Amino acid sequence: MTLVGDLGSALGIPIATYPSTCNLVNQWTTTCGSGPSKDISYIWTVPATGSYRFSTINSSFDTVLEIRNYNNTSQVLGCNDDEPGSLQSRVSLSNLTRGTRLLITIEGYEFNECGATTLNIARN
Ligand SMILES: [Ca+2]
Repeated sequence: MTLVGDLGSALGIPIATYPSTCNLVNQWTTTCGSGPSKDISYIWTVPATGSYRFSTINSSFDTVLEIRNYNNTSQVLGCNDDEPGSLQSRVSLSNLTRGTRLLITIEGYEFNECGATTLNIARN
């Protein structure tokens, strides 16, 4: 299991860092092109209905970021490999409903790519 924590409804740049995903396992396969690689996941609850952006800026490696509905993990809300000009990832989601729980997963783009992760969450 790669789930690391429940972030509640907090916002922050960063909101969570993790020193190395290299000792974790590969649980999820993302829908935006990553190969099998170790992943780290967080639960986050939408604090107020609106639009939010999630990013992995300042992570130490080429990340992929995917966001699912925690209560129905087959429902992928967003996935990104590279934001423009970066190897890090950014997903913006609009019309999120207060109280919805999201599963936020960060993994490496290349096979087994891993390292230090930074997760940022801000309101748009
Ligand atoms: Ca990337």
